[in-house]
Amino acid sequence: MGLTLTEKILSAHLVEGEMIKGTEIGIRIDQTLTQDATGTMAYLEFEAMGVPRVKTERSVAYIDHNTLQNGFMNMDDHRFIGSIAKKHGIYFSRPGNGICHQVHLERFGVPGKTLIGSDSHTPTGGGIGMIAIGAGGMDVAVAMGGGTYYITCPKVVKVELTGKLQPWVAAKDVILEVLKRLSVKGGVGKVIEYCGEGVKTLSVPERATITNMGAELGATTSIFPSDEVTYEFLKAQGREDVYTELSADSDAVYDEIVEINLSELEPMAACPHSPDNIKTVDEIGAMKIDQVCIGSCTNSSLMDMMKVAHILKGKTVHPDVSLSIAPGSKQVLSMLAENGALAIMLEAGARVLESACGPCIGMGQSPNSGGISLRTFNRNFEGRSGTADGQIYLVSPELAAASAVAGVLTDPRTLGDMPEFKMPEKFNVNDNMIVEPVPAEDMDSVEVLRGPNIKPFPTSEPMPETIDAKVSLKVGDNITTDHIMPAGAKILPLRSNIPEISKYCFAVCDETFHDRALSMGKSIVIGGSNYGQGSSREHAALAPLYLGVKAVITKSFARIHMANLINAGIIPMTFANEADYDRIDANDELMIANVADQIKNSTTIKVTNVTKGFDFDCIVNFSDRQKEMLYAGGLLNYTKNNG
Ligand code: MIC
Ligand code: SF4
Repeated sequence: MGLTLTEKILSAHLVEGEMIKGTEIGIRIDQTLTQDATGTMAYLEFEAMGVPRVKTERSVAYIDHNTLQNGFMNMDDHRFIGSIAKKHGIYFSRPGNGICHQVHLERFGVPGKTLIGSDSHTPTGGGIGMIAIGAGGMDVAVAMGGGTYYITCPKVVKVELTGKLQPWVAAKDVILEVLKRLSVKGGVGKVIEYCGEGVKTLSVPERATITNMGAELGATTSIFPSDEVTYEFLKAQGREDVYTELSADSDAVYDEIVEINLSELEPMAACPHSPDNIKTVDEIGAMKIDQVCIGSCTNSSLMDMMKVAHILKGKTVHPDVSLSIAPGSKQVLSMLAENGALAIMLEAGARVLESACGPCIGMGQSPNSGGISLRTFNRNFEGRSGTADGQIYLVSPELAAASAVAGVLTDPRTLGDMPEFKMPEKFNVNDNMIVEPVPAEDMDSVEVLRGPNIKPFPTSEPMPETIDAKVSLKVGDNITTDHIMPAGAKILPLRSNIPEISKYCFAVCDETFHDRALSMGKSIVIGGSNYGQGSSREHAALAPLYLGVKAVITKSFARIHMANLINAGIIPMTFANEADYDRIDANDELMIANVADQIKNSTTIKVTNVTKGFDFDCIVNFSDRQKEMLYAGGLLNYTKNNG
């Protein structure tokens, strides 16, 4: 029986367990990446592990999220990360060099290798045939130290692409179609593997748009084969030496098959407030818009920008619209400057931003009250833009640019003939903004620079015999990590200071949560399904840990957040009977007797609602390793205990 590409790469990296779907496997990690908003914690954790030099083939620290430098905190964090990287063998991509996923694809990604990154959009690397997975900072720290990374051996979904995209229909529309069909929960426990004749019609940046936004399916990752298109891309980056051809066997067996005829797709948008709330432009109609933002790790490649420049050429941005453009990397921006496309954008009235995450993480460009904003990004969760009632639509760069000129949502197919946009034969390669680490023998000469905002992470206690705690919060379905631990210009500078950032924990849902949780001392949070979707930020577990949350009981969890809770020593449990969700209210007292014994002996444990006088069952399906971590009070304690 043939193998899928996913199975080939995973089995070549298997160090623990067996390739049995649904069971825990441990894999060897070849590369890691971090970004600044999750990086400070990840490097503090790496330091705490006491490993002098990273043991991966390549580890890169990027600065791209928090670049406003509002106050001393951002720059202190950057200097901390830069110095710790230099000391411990990590490459450092300086602020201004670009968004981690875009730069990693350009300069470091290698087909067939494994990559984990402390950012949920790490699957962008699947665009060149990597198994690239988003993870919590602690998992990345462990991988940097040469430790194994654990995942549930995934099911593999084949997305069979046929046909060819029509002019002005984009790779973004492909992933929006997949989201429409599978939903934001549809990828949980699965890898999405793209195959079929249509694959070769897509360039590497187009493939990367699709694998990037596969994160919104809740998938473990997404992957394309590595073929002649991959070779040409790597060659144009001067990196053809890392190329290997990779694809699934022709008789590979998949768990699910989705067929998409590229020729039949139309321009689409993900409507507020979920990436799977998909409508075609026709269905939405000529809606008046207030803002357009082009960029982010989903859509900021040179090709995307060239299409935008073509649409803006000789035009002026509509007077009622604010258009911002953030090219994904220094490479993209400098090529746009050289070939004149940047001047076209500026002439049209675009506000060109630095190559960073910017508006995607709410660092400026928040829309007006109730404002309608078209964005080429990947997430449109409520409040993420920085404006609580902002209406965010996720679209392709083509649709965004056409609409910015017209002032209303505009089908780019009305623009007439589309010229052929060709990938360059040579990209501008200049890695002068990537700082190499010092050789191991010189590491003692590097001083790690710590600013006063960098506080140690919260400590967690070993699991108590009995958990007896009140419900500090009850929330509904699809709670994102942007609800649990919001980002944005005000809060992001506090990522290195858990006590401070905890003041904003769950503030989107309930501003009184912080004070109540602290005064309760210990508490339990109740959630609906797909709890913790979105970002990989471990702050969404560390802040609740600091505030005394001992367990979270939900209908279901998103993958990365569940792993982060276990790493923090907070017990994630799911209702055995979902109807019990309705029988629990905020402030109810819940008791779980003999927790450790219950978890050890069964996958179902008994919880008592002391206030209402009934028992209910919860599922705790942990691997032995996860149980040990929870007994110890999290991954750091567990690692220390195991020497
Ligand atoms: C995001 O897109 O939500 C982020 C900001 O990149 C996060 C990481 C973070 O919160 O720092 C992610 O995707 O993991
Ligand atoms: Fe940055 Fe947005 Fe991409 Fe997250 S999704 S890495 S915030 S550009």
